[in-house]
Amino acid sequence: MTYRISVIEGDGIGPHIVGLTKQLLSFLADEYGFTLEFLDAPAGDKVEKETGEALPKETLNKILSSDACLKGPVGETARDVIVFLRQKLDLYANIRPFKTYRGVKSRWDNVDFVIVRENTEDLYKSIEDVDEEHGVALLVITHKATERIARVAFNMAMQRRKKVTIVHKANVLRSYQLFRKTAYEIAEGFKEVKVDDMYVDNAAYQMIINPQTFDVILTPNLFGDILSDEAAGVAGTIGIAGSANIGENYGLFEPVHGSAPTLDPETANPIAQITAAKMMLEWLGEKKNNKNLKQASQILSKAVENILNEGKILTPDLGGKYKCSQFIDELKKEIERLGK
Ligand code: GGG
Repeated sequence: MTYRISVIEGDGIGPHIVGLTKQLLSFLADEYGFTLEFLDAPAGDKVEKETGEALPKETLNKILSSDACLKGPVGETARDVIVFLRQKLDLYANIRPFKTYRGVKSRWDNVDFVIVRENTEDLYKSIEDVDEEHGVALLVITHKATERIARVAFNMAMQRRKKVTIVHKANVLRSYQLFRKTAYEIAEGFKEVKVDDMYVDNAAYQMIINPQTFDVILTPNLFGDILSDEAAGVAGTIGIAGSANIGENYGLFEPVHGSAPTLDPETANPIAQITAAKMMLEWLGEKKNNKNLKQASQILSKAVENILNEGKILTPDLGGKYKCSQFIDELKKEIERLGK
């Protein structure tokens, strides 16, 4: 079976880590018996410079014609590319897992939680009025969007340690009172899940001093964006954090990190991009009910986990000596070893 994957290479380290991830995906496709057709979908800062548009219409059409999208990091044009795509394709659930590994230095052990970020509303709705003198942005929270993201968070908690923390700022903004109230309404349908809530400032603090207490964090868009970088730092590094943007019918997968424009791409850590690819295989496997895709995703997940727990094959950001492409070669060896 052939699946069409639109690919946004992005900016900075993007083209390099995405190119290597495509090679890795083709390798997995050969090993596990499926075919991926990659559709080049140019978008980002460089494309804007060349064409005047960060996300040209042809790119959008390619994405719309594909089964899923693998996206690299983009730079200054995040609003016109990823924030736009999340809203246009109604990719309302941003799933961002964070976890510590034995071989990756971190201030904490046994951190394992997921941020479930509402992906279409809040200040990122980008309804703004800005001139030289003032800037006004509309904070949008609706019952409908909060309900559906809360369901995602509670269903996810059922597969995990059955705890959801609703993160908001309801002591200052009534819109976030609506978010909290709606999330608690959904909690009523999930009696097995323990639920609590926190102001975002306290959640940011607890994440630093007590990160093991979190399982699933349910939060609006802006807080989810900010807490994600903090979570990555608490778990060790943003270099390994992948994420999924999921709607009813489509999924877009990307690293949590940005484009790191000053970094030599060969010294970049490709794991966040690879983790995004792993999440894509898993989602596509479920959606298309294809056991080969699911198996490839599981093997890739295990191979990355083994390498990160062992802590020997690491890129320079993690204190290792492996260049980006060498890391991918070693990862392929681990995949082959696990497949035997
Ligand atoms: N600091 C991580 C980073 O630059 N991420 C890219 C970004 O800002 N994306 C926009 C978003 O996730 O809303």
